[in-house]
Amino acid sequence: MKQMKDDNRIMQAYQLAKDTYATLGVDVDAAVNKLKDVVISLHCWQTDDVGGFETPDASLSGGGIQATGNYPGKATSLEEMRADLDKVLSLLPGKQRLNLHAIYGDFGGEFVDRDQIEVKHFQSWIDWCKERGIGLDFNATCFSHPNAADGFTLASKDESIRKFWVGHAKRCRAISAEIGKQLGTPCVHNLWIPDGTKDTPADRNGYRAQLKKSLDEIMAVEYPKEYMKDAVESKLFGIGAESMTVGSHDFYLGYAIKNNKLICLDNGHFHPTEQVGDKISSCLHFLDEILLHISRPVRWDSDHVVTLNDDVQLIASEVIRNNFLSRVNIALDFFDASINRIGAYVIGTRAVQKAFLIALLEPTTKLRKLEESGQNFERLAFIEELKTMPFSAVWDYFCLRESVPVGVDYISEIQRYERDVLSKR
Ligand code: RNT
Ligand code: ZN
Repeated sequence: MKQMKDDNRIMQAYQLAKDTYATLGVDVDAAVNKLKDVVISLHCWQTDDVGGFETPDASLSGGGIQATGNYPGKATSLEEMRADLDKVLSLLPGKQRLNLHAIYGDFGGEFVDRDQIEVKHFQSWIDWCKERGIGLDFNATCFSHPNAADGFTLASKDESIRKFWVGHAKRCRAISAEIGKQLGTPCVHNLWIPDGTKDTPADRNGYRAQLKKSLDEIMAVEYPKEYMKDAVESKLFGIGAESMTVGSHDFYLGYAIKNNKLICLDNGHFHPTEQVGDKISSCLHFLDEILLHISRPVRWDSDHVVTLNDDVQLIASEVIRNNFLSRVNIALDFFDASINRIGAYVIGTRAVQKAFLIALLEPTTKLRKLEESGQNFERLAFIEELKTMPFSAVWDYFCLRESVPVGVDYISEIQRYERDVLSKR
């Protein structure tokens, strides 16, 4: 009875919202249908704070990445991780992919070093994705390893270290191609390395030469685009690499353009006043596709859970305004170990979906016309009024139609999962 009343209320609010948006010439049904094309790749590493399954007590050693917090209930095995991801997927409307790091292989209790990984270690993940009808993306893991402890991996001047990581990345690309082949949807392989120096280096150019050499070796094998796509992820600085990051934006953008690769734009990896949303139309004039790591930097690259903020909104609006959905691969990148991790996924993914819905509900042609005729007061007024249009009624309807919890209802579902499953770990 209560459910029926709720459904009626949601439908009524949706009808009203449709009429309101229609006054601006926005087709709400079309927007809702299009929202299903926004596929978001869920990063597996929020389940366990980027630990992985290489060793039973895997933790972040060997540098490169930091997660803070010790909220109970993190996934400690493949089974727990998969159960958590299934729970997350059940609470999300629309379509997702999974984004796996190489340290999350199915190693069967054996230690398999990074330069030894094979497709067989990821076959159970491929099958898992196939059963669920979702795509799978992949990442080389060039951090949290003794060979990353000195601050350099692919840019190392120590030939044995450099070769180790080249070997790892080559295997990751081969695994990615097989993933895409088996699943029938290209696997995006992203490469990020932590390489950089804490203090002023004397040989910036030398390290960049090493990185370029490594990339050329790694990319020597060509794989069909239907199987895998390569992305390279730039960064401004990291903890312990404050003075120079080898894989800077200039470096990787140049590499991507010259070699027809994807650039990965993580919105925690730029100066705080720069906006990734502003970079999309620049990059896509020179690249076929890009990869996004949607994150929330708080004062630094802190990887907080994504929320619906101006940065994310500009990213979504730029993709939709320019019809770039087929050229922009959307992934998430955050890891907060201080709150319920299932909740972190649901808040973050839904925030991105909401941003895309708001973007889809924009009367873009109207705004462009105002701009082109110099009516800048009117443009600003419309942009301001659009912020308080009843998008939430459309969002609730979308969730209802997708048979997932509406509004705050996912909170109690996650509390139940915490009580029944997470608290028992
Ligand atoms: C690190 C990069 C990178 C990682 C993941 C785990 O600064 O953003 O993408 O967060 O690969
Ligand atoms: Zn990232």
